[in-house]
Amino acid sequence: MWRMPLTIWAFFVTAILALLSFPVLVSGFLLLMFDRGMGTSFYLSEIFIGGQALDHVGGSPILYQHLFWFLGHPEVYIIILPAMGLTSEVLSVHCRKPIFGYKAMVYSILAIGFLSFIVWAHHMFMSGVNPFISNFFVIFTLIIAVPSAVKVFNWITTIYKSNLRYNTASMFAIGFVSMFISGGLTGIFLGNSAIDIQMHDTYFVVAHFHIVMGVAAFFGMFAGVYHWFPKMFGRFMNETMGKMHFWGTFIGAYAIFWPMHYLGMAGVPRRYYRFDNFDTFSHFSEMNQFITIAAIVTFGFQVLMFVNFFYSIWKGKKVTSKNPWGATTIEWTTPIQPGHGNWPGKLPTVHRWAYDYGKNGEEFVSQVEPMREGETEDH
Ligand SMILES: [Cu+2]
Repeated sequence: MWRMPLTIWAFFVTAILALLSFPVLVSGFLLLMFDRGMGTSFYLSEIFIGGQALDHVGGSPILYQHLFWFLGHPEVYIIILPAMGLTSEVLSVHCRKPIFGYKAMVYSILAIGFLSFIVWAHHMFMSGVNPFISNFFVIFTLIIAVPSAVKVFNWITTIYKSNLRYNTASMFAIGFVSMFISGGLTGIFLGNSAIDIQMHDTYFVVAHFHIVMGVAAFFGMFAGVYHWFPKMFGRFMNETMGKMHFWGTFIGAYAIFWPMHYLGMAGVPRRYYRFDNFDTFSHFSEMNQFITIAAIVTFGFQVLMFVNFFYSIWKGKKVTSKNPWGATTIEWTTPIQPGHGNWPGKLPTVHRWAYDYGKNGEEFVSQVEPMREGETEDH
């Protein structure tokens, strides 16, 4: 297991989270179907219509929220963990350096995975749950900051004094770290029930949520697409369009979500269709317009990414070797464009971890290279 690349570790833990959390949501839906179609009252408490009590007794809509968020919180890690894995991989390859703190990265993924199951009610501080129960969820939510910070410090330490290649894949990986820090820090505000009462139904939540789980997750995926595209199609993606895509998305995402935090702190509520009936919010309309324009422009840069993707499939610069990035992991030992079964003939054996960069004066050593005399497996 200690030879697995961090991408695979992240996908592995993500699969466990999905396996354990989705069935709870499905059970919640089943109970909802019973309530709506078969006259049960799991979620329906006493309901009075025209002074007459309907025959529902004993149910609670809060129960539905519990079942929903028991999926809902692990789900945000189902989205962000793979992006973390991809980022670790892309950073290490393009920094030409072993990932810093490999084992700490793995233990952080496991810790985040475990903790994600005992924090769901931080979405329910405003639902009327007992404030003493909230304290439990506040504490465990804030503890998630520890493994998250470990990962951030390790990414930064990996970049520090490295031979970083300035290309689209590495830029998106660094962009992921930036977005994850920006969106993660506001999670510390919202994880506190006392502050959440002020912030909960405002744009502050919209800003936090989208920057950490929307933008950061997409940055991880983009890093992965630009990095593995040559393996998928035997051609590189166009770097000029790629860098335009990166800078447009990076500046655009901050232009959209940075001002949104101010709107939220000023008390502008989320989920409103329009604000012009409320004098209180009228002086925020320009900021809202700015956000709208920034969102449209940022979307335009995503169209550019699709253009680049299809352009590069047919017209991109051809890959001339199996392993154009000089990566250690085994997918780069397949033919330039792998056919059915990936490897013609025998499957390769993995002899070492995925991060032997710059060891004994060699630029990199592939995972399929057997350990040499006197060499130890160091993580
Ligand atoms: Cu959550």
